[in-house]
Amino acid sequence: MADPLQGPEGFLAALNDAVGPDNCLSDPDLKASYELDWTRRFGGPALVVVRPADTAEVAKVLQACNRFHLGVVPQGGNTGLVGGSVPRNGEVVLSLTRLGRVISCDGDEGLLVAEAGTTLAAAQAAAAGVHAELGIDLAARDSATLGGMVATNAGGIHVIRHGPMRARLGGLEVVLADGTVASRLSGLVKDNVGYDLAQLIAGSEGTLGVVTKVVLHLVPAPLFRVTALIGLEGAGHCSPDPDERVRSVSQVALALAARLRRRVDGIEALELVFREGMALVREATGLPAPPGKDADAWLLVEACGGQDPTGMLADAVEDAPGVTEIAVGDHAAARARLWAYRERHTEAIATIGVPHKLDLTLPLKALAEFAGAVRPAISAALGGARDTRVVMFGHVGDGNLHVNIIGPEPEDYRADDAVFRMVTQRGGSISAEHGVGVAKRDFVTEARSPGDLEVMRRVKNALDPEGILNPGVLLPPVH
Ligand code: FAD
Ligand code: 2HG
Ligand code: ZN
Repeated sequence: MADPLQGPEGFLAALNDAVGPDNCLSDPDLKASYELDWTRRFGGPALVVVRPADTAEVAKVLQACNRFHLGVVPQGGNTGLVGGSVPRNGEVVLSLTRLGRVISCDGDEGLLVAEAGTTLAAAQAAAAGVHAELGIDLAARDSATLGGMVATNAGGIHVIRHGPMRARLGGLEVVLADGTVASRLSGLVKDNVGYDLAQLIAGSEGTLGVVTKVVLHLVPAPLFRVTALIGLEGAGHCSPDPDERVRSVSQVALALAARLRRRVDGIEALELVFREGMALVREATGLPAPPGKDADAWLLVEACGGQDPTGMLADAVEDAPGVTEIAVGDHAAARARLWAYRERHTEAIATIGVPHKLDLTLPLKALAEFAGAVRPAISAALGGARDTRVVMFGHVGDGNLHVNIIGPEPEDYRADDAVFRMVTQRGGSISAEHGVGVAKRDFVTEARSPGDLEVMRRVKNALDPEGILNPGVLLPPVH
């Protein structure tokens, strides 16, 4: 008779033992929400979903999976957009949501320490309690976790001022595939003893270790913050060609963004939305008409500081080419009303289908031309398919455009590949902030040099020799 400890009963018993039977989910109904990603493009059945309560339990789960050679998908809030947070081939899902405690938050020291499953919103609330902020924000704040944000090196709406998650990170605790726990939690600004563990794990998408605690640097909460939504028209406003309108208004938006950065202190957000996305958001949400309702695009700008930036903003926008109308919000509710036009794009897009989400950075000088060329290139790649929609918007201040393609089947990569090629030809990146996941994995060989890839593979093999951590994510298979 086979030894049950070697078979399925053996590993299920080991996982049960690690987290307790109530947190080891095998029932298909209980597993379902962990098995499909936010976009609905990626996912598959999990062998089992385990929900550890602390670092020691995470270590026991990983030891068991390593012993039984089981693939593990770490999962935080499951708001990732590249298919890295859900099983593909019957892996174990390791959910971090029970590790949700803010351990400490000190405004004077400027540090927050929290467990990895803490949501961004909970961490923001803790920081607000000490008159501080995290310096990072994104629309999925109520579900996205700090661990997931470290793992993806999340960006968001304040990157131009405070950098991505990597720049906010003061340290972390991580559990390696064999259960080894490594901690750097001091939060010291200056600490040059050896390799930078936190920076190695940032952006590793669950392939090198499971983050269990995170240390973040705080910034003081500003006394004033003002948001403006600015309607724009390009020189090609009357052109019958919609792509020419997109190109020319992008040029106007980039010029205005540069002018605002020169003239206004404390710019922290520069976001761009186009006419088609605005119409879709209004249709999906019922929001009222924005300022300059016939504009080709809108630039959302946010500035903050110890002095009210409204006057500086008004001076900078006055007489700027292409501006049609402007709305300003100088308190939380008014600012939120303006942000809704930008932040609700992702949910509005989800109402019209399963999107192919392409999250790209272009050098600023290439961005307007790219924006005008991308729709025809997608159409050509798909043989002129008529039922395709392209919705574009993004963090234009840092050259990051989100191109959403709705129409192609989830596994049809023709349009994705064509756009990725356009981006690499123009010196851009195929992943600005969402990561590689499985969505872009097969294009990584064209986006990174062979030597670069070899370093990544060696690091992966050194930390996870059995290859159990998020198999199939980030690194393309070696043929
Ligand atoms: P998950 O989706 O659960 O996981 C993401 C990846 O991290 C997976 O590879 C997973 O295996 C790994 N992972 C998760 N937790 C851990 C852990 N503790 N240890 C190791 N690996 C782990 N992203 C941006 O960058 N900028 C934005 O502006 C932005 N806006 C968004 C708006 C909406 C409406 C939505 C739905 C998503 C948005 N995202 C954005 C994407 C997403 O929120 C981020 O990628 C976020 O960092 C994911 O966090 P999560 O906890 O949901 O991680
Ligand atoms: C955002 O900037 C997110 O809102 C999501 O990164 C982007 O939905 C998208 O394509
Ligand atoms: Zn984004």
